[in-house]
Amino acid sequence: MLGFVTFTQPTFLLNTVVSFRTWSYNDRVPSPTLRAKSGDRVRVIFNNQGGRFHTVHFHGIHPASEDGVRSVRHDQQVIYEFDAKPYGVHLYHCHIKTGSQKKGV
Ligand SMILES: [Cu+2]
Repeated sequence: MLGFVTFTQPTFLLNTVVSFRTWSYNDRVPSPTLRAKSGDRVRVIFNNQGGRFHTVHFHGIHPASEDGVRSVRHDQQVIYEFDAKPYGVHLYHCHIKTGSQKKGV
């Protein structure tokens, strides 16, 4: 399975008056669903288009090196690669320590 995830900071309009800038993957909140079959090799190409370091932390069981521990600079790309296991629904999100989940990713 090949996935493409880009960190962005879009501004969403709630109505004609209210807007907010948030963090997202692929300009979406919630972020896109990445689908794989159990045991598939997952390869996710991550691009950081945010103004600071970001990562992608994938839930599940895989090597720590693929677990969002590498900080990715602005305009940098990394490839995360691991096997999809165990089966189920697993979250992924940014892993920098600023309350990233509250900001949308
Ligand atoms: Cu998590």
